[in-house]
Amino acid sequence: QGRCSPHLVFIPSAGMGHLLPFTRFIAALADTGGVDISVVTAMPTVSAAEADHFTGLFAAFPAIRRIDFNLLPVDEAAFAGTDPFVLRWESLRRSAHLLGPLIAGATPRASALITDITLASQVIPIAKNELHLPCHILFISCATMLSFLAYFPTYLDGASADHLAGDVNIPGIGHIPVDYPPQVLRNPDSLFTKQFIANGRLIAEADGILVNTFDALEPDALAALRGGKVVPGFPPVFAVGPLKSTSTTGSDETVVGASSPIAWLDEQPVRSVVYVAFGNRSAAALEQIREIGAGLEASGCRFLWVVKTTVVDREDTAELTDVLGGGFLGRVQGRGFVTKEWVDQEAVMKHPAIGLYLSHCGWNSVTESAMYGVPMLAWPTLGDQRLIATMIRSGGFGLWMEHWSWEGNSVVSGVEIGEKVKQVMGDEAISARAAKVREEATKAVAQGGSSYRNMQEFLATLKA
Ligand code: BUP
Repeated sequence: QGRCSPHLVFIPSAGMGHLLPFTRFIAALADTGGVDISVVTAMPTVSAAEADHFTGLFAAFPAIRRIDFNLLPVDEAAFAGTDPFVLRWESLRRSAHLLGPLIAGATPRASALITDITLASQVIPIAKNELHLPCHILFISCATMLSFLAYFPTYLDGASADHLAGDVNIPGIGHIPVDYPPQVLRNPDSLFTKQFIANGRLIAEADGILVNTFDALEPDALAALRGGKVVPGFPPVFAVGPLKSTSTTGSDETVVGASSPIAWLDEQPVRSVVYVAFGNRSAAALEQIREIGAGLEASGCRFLWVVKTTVVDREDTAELTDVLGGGFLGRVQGRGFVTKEWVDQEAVMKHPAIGLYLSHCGWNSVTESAMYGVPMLAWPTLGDQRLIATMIRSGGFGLWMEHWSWEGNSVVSGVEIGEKVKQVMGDEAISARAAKVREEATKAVAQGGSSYRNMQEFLATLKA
């Protein structure tokens, strides 16, 4: 790399849903060449999956520099009951003032920062006032959620409120019913609400926003943002998705050999398997897990199911046989593959045996479905996932069971789950629409496509 290569410093946040799009973007840049890359790395990570992923990234790309970031302790007792990932965001935010000196010492001198949205309101002022560097955001959810985040402070000012208290009308986007955005925003005292508002108030000061979406998937939201309708004077928005792993970042690391889900999928007929996973930070109640099992069994379909009983993977010590109840694994042997291990989901989604994804609707998972044309049965759990599910419904590549909830004591019955799985597996309209979305996604990232061009445009701003 020449002496004039820009040096980008990435600041990812906690949770695989935040880290994965960063490493996918970083790997794509590293493969293209022409840029120096450093990654701010806070250790230890909340989950084992994140630690493994950092190790894989630095092993695959020895030229990428690692900037170790020692976090200041947070009084965890004061935030008892808070999601451990949100607590880590807080700890990153409260330690962010240490980033100025750390990054100022980088060689070669940094030319721009790319931060996660959870840290935006801390990092943007450091970039501007201390480091005198441009600061970009790599936004890990959809453009619709970006619009919501950016507009939320205006909504609060108009409603003279400090929390989500009613429907939100976003100029250029439309009506968002009160129960679609993250419901934790109804609580003004939650850490998440405070962080969300602070980041929303500062986001327009970023120099650019990269979004893991593509123009054909969210044309209206992207047009509204770019046209300054959501927030006047909004920074340039570069839709560069769907981001995917390169050969060096995507490998089926943890489960190998005959017990690998991919080896098992290789034995299954085309489009015959339902993939079931609810992301890396959603734990289901035991009763609901057993109903999901009953539903999969009753559906008669083959299935690959990632079971999670705790929010943090390191704490998940339960035995599958205990979780699933007597006899389940024996009864579904051969037609069901159940695991508690981290699977390479992207490799699963691109496998021809997969015919449906029963999903929590995390944005990365949805982009993977879109990229590989996998129809979805949407069962959002928390955060931005209900807002995302509306797009799956309007895009026609899945069915959203809006009354299926994860709240309180409500449990969706196995009978209903089994019926819906069977129904969507046989739905040709949804399957055709998913194939169309795949075509559009493939076109977007191919040379000359919209995401390819947006990426070139973004890179040009760095070199300007
Ligand atoms: Br579980 C699991 N393997 O076993 P989302 C997840 N993933 O590769 P999040 C695996 O993690 P929120 C596994 O492919 C996706 O890229 C999956 O990100 C991968 O959901 C990522 O989908 C998970 O954005 O919830 O982070 O669990 O909605 O809060 O982002």
